[in-house]
This record gives sequence, C-alpha cells and structure tokens, in this order.
Amino acid sequence: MPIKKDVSKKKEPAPVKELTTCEATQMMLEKARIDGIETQFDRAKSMKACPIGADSACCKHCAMGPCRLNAKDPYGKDGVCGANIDTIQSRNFARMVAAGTACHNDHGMAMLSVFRDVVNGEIDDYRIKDVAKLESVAESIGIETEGRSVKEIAIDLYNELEKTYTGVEGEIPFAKRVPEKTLELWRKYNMVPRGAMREIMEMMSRTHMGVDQDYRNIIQQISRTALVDGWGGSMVATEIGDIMFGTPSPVAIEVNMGVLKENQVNIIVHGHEPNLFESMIESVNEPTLVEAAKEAGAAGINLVGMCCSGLEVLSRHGVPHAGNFSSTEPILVTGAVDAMAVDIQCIQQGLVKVAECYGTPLFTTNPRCKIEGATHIELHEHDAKACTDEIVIKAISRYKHRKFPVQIPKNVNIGVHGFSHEYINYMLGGSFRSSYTPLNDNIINGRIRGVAGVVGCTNPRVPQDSVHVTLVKELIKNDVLVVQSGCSQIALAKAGLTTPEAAVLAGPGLREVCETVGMPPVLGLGACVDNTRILIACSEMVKTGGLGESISDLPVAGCAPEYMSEKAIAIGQYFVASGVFTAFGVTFPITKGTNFEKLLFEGLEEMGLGKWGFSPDPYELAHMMISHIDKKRKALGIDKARDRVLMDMADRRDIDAA
Ligand code: XCC
Ligand code: SF4
Repeated sequence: MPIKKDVSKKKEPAPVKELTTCEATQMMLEKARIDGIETQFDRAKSMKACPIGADSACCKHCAMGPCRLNAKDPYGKDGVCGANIDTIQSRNFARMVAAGTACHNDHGMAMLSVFRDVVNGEIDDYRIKDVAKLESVAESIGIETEGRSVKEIAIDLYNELEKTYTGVEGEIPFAKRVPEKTLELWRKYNMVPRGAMREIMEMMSRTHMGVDQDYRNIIQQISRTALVDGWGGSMVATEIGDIMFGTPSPVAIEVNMGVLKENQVNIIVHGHEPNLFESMIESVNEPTLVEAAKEAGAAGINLVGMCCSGLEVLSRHGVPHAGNFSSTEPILVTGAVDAMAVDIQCIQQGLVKVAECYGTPLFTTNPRCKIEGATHIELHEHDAKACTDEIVIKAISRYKHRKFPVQIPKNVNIGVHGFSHEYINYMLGGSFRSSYTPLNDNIINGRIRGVAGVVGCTNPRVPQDSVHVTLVKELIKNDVLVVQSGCSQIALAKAGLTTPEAAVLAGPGLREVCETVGMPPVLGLGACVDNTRILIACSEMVKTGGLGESISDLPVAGCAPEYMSEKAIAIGQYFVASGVFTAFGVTFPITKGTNFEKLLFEGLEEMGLGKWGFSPDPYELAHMMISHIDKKRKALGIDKARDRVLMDMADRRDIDAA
C-alpha cells in the first residue's frame, strides 16, 4: 500500500560537510538542494540500512522462509529448514563473493573475446599495442615465445587464458604465478580454482537450500571462487588490457570536477571496460567531429573519466579524471556535462533522474546493462567507433542547446598515477637491474615498514573520501608504503597525496626512500581489476627473497575502508585466501559472536591463509594493519633492523642539526 509522505515532519537535511569531504561534491550537493535534486546521499539518509540484513541474519533461499534469526541471540533459533546462523551467513557471504567474482570474470572474459577477435583479424578498431607485455604474460604461463610471431604467441595465449573461464578440471593458468608455498597450501585445502564458470556455478549450487550446510566446508568454495577472481578473471582483464592498450607508466595528470571545461563539449565515460573509453578517445580526436564541435561554438571536445573506466585511461593515457563513485550524480548538477556514456558496473540508476533534470543525455552502451530512461546506443566491438561517434554527435548537439546555467567547481588536483607492477620493478631497480630487490631491501632494513593496499569504493553511509584519506595519512606517517586502486585512489588524489611532494607527510624511513626515488608515498595502480597488480607484486616480493616463502609471510595488509559493492567482498576474500590480512570499514555482513565470524577473523589465519578485520574507524584500521605488519616483521626476524635504521636517521639528523 502506498504510504503518504508526511512532509511536516521532514527533518532539516544534514550539512553537506557531513556527507562528503570532497569540496567539489559538497558544492554540487548544495546546488542540488537549491535545484530540488536528490542524490545517493539523500537516499542514504532517508533509508536506514536494514538491521537484520546488516547482520546477515536472514535467509531468503526458499519459500519456507524468508527466515529471520535474532542477531542478539544467534543460536536461539534456526530457519524453518533447520539452517543455523553459521549456515545462513556463510551462504549469504558466499553469494556475495560469487556475484562479485562473476562481475570481474564477466568483464575479463569480454576483454578476452575482444582480444581473440583482434588476433584473428575480425576487429580492427583495437590492436596489440604492447608486444613486450604479450611475451612476458605468455612466458609466465609457459608459452614458448622465442622465434615465434606475435600472432602465434597471441593465439596460444588466448587458448590458454580461455581456461580461466571455461576450465572444467585442473588449475587456472595464472596459478603458475602463485608462489610455490602458497599454491601448496591451496592444493592442500582443495582451493586451487578451475574455470570461473565452474566455480561460480558450484558456489550457487552449494548455497541452494538443502545443499552445503557446514560453514567450514562452504568457506573452501568461497575461497576457491574468490581466487578465480583475483588470479583469474580480474588478472586476465588487467593483462589483456595492458597488451591491447598499453602497460601504464607514471603520468602527471589532473583529477577532480574542475577538469570539466565550460567552453567545451564535456563527455564523461563511467563504468569499467576499457574498450568503450578507448574508442571514445578515437572519436573525440576525429577531425570532422572536432570541427563540428567548433561549429557549434565550443572551443573543443573535453573527454574525462569517472570511476574505474576513468582509472583505466588515467593510468594508460593520462586522461583527466573527474571523480569517484559518489560524485557521479553530483557532477551532473554542474549542468556542464554534455553526455555521460556508461558500460557496466557501479552505474547507479539514480543517474537517470539527475541527468534528465539537467538535460544531460545518459547513454548505456553495453547489452548487459540497460537502464530504464537512459538511451541505449550499443557498442559493437567490430565497429566500436560507430557507437562513440554517435555519442559525440549527440553531445555536441546538447552543447549547442545548453539550456541551463553552468556551474563548475574550480577544484583540480595534479598527481602522478599509473604505477604498474612492471614500473615499480623498473623504478626501484633501474633499467639495467630492474627487480624487486631494492623494495625488499628497504623493507628488510626497515626504512619501509611494510606495504598496504588501500582500495575500493566510496559509500554514502560514511562521509565520502574521509576514511580513505585519514587512513592513508596514518599509514604513511608510520612508514607504510601505500598502493592504491579504484575509487580510493581518486580520494587520495583529490587530497594531494599522489604527488612526490606528499613524501613530507611520510615517516622518516619512507620519506627517505620516496625522496631518493622521486616517487609519491601513495602509488596509484589503476582500476579495481588492477588489484591483481598487487597480487603480482606480492608474488615478486616472495620470489625475490628475504621476506619469507609465501604471501602470508609478507609484512603487508589490505583495506577497503569505504566499500559498498559485492565485488569488494570478492576482492577482500581473494586477498585473504592469498595470505593477506584485509580489513574493511563501514559495516561487515556478519553476526557477532558466531562460529563463522571466528573463522573469517581468526580461523583462516590459523590455517595459514590471511584473515579478515573490521573497524569503521580509520585510525583503528590503520593500527590493526600496522600491528599485523609488525607481527610479520617479527616472525621474519627483521623487527630489530627497523629500530636500528630509525635510530640511525635520528642520529644523523642530530648531527645535521649540530
Ligand atoms: Fe565501483 Fe570500480 Fe567500488 Fe568504485 S571502487 S565504487 S566497485 S567503481 Ni571498483
Ligand atoms: Fe529459511 Fe532454510 Fe529456506 Fe533459508 S533455506 S529461507 S533458512 S527455510
């Protein structure tokens, strides 16, 4: 029954400063209020998160339910079928991991299909751009490259990588990149993934009513499913992206809403798959279209990115980035966006209404993601430019007929982005002796205390960007080198932390390393699928030596402090299963005081894997990560080195001062 809204009781809206620490977004939220526009921030305030769902204490897997258990007394009652709290919440967790893994694999498999058609000559809008990367990826999984043509290697690589998705038996190809000891452990627990289709299917089947009902058995398939994300579909997406569009190397580039230009045709690409963006880059440089824009009175066409699509091309081509997930609605409030083109994932349905209010055409381009109220212009890879050209033409027409006053926040932050694993190798080792040895040495000697991956979404349940920024500042202050991806990277870029100058905010050891190399204390690696660059870096650190024999020995930790998506849960679980302590913020989908909670937060580590952590507080998150890093340093016997090096530096400064 429709409930009539009682407007008289409507509360004053929260001050925008409490909703986001991004100044540009604050400004647009103020304007949205004047214009009467609603965004995710308003919807989050008016809709309290469901407390039962937040504790993962409900099940709707069959029509004998839905069943609701009591999180305050979790073992007090069972579901109608008798399922207890551990079964119910492990199944819920499993399905989140399955959905997240499915998303990344769906994306990776689409990229691999494009690669196949590029190799067999059916697609000519894209090509193999980075032959060296092609060869190194091929070699890493045992494909012969010596004396063979690019095409021969590429065909073999396609055939091999296809097994990442379709493999019915055996191990996925990139399992070959996993350090021996880590792989042995996975084999012991039957956790080495077969193809993603098989693993996700099995995960969905095992979590159906009346199938797997022992959380200790369900966790095995949860881990195997997550691992086919990190070491499977996501890794293929990263590697194939690099092969076709180029491996990133550092570029100084502008981030924030100020990258929009009032006197230009502004086009935003938002989503995840790089191919839409790559052809959009071609389209906006098409002389006839540039000419058409000028005829419409614009100074040019200004293409910018958002979310992970934006991060792909920020890293690879230095395309400016306008903001992260929570800014995708507010940026439309500028009135300056002449077209927003989206593909898949993290595209909020709320965009439709906001776009409509400001006369911004919103285009879906992918057959797997249509949105009611948006215009669908499908991108067919065999003629990709047809789609992007049409969007540019529509954007030019919108520019010409702009009906609304334009208000663009002036905020622009320049930072350095695009640190691939290959570049870190080169940067620290130099071109003649590129290796991870200098990184390992600096960890062993204690200048760098450890490495933290801070990644993931923004979420209107917490002030946008604030947890990311506070957490990262605390980490670098304590000599922890931070690597980043996804929306988190943009939060830090807007806070100015991705510049070499930010080294002054680092502790003395990390600062010295950053200043010697000329690098920022916060290294942006790209989109969320590029978290796999962190896995490769961990593998390299193990293989280089001196820091233990498996990933779980490394003084490293991970965090998604403002996560919201199921993809983030899948990422968290693949890091945990790979051996990394991984802490999340905002909320954790679990009932406290249950066996399943104990398994995730302690038991997995006792099995030799990583473990989960949780806190909504950035300082607490930072210190959980730091104490984990210190625990690993101690186990490696390198805790004393750090005391020594810090004392040396203090002494040196005293001498300098004297
Ligand atoms: Fe989405 Fe990838 Fe999260 Fe950002 S970080 S909100 S998943 S865009 Ni991937
Ligand atoms: Fe309830 Fe069991 Fe059905 Fe879930 S599977 S809804 S717990 S009866």
